[in-house]
Amino acid sequence: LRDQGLADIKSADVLKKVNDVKVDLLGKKGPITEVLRGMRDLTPEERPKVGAYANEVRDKLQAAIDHRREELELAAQNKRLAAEKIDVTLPGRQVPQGQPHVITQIITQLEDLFMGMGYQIVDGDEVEEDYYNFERLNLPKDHPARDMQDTFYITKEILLRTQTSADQPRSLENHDFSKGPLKVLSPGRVYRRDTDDATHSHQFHQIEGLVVDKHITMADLKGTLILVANELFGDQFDVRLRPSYFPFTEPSVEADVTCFNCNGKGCAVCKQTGWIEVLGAGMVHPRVLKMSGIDPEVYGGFAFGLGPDRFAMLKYGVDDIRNFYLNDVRFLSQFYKKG
Ligand code: FA5
Repeated sequence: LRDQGLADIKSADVLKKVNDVKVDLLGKKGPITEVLRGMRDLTPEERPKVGAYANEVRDKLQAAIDHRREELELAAQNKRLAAEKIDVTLPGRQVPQGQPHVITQIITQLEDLFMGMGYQIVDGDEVEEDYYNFERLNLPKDHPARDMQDTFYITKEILLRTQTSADQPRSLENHDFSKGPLKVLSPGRVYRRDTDDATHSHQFHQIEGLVVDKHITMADLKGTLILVANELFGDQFDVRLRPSYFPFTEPSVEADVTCFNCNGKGCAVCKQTGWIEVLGAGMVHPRVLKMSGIDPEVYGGFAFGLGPDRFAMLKYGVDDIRNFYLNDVRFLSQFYKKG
């Protein structure tokens, strides 16, 4: 029985078979249990001998079972490890990497330029009060110039801001002039009920600049705008200032850049003029200063609002603004320069 048992254990090639053999040999209905149960029929002299022998056989079989189990478990583990082996020398799989949007890149570039000139970067709210977006900018409720910016109203008094100029009165009323001049740059998203076309989007970006101090002149504004143009375009494009009108600046100007598509000759994108408008600017209107509690006899300043979407079109020769909002990675990934 013992030798047969040991042979069966040895030839069990999977754990399940070892268990079966164990049940057969050592289980309640197995031969060892039967021998031990039959002890009561033996003579007192025979009992210890048979008992000791039966126990010895049982222990031997049990040890052989344990040993075989360990062997099989080790073999299974080795097999698993071999299957899971990793070749660390193989090249890794490429994980596609995101990148800042081209408009974000332009905003960041100008933020860096203006921070270097001591400007503070401020973040306005996209949901704004009519009061700040219009009234405090010298655009009372019935002012005809409100028509220049078709507005998404949320309630009668709350709207999606149509211009980052809405930050002007907030910056003005919060500034303490005893600590120095006010110099802020405020980039962000704005909204207008414009019909989308190649150069207009109902949602676009503006970067607002505002400087207020004593003795600020139009020459400071012009110098600043030329710096912006040089930073973004080098001397690739011509820039011109045109007299314009905004209710919150006096005098007001608009800046145009030569149209990239037609080399200044005229095409559909620039409405046949050869120029594309990129920003509005001017000297802060005395009434805007007064409404923020600032004496226009003592302080003056300039403001500008530029459209980075249009700058991006010019810089990269993109002929349709809508491309920036389609989120097509194939289009957007062209503009990222590493480092
Ligand atoms: C304004 O919004 C004024 N707040 C600018 C300003 C600021 C003037 C400070 C004076 C002082 P305007 O509506 O022209 O002005 O828009 C400014 C710039 O935003 C435009 O030159 C253009 O580059 C961009 N822009 C305007 N409308 C759109 C549009 N629908 N899609 C894309 N860009 C636009």
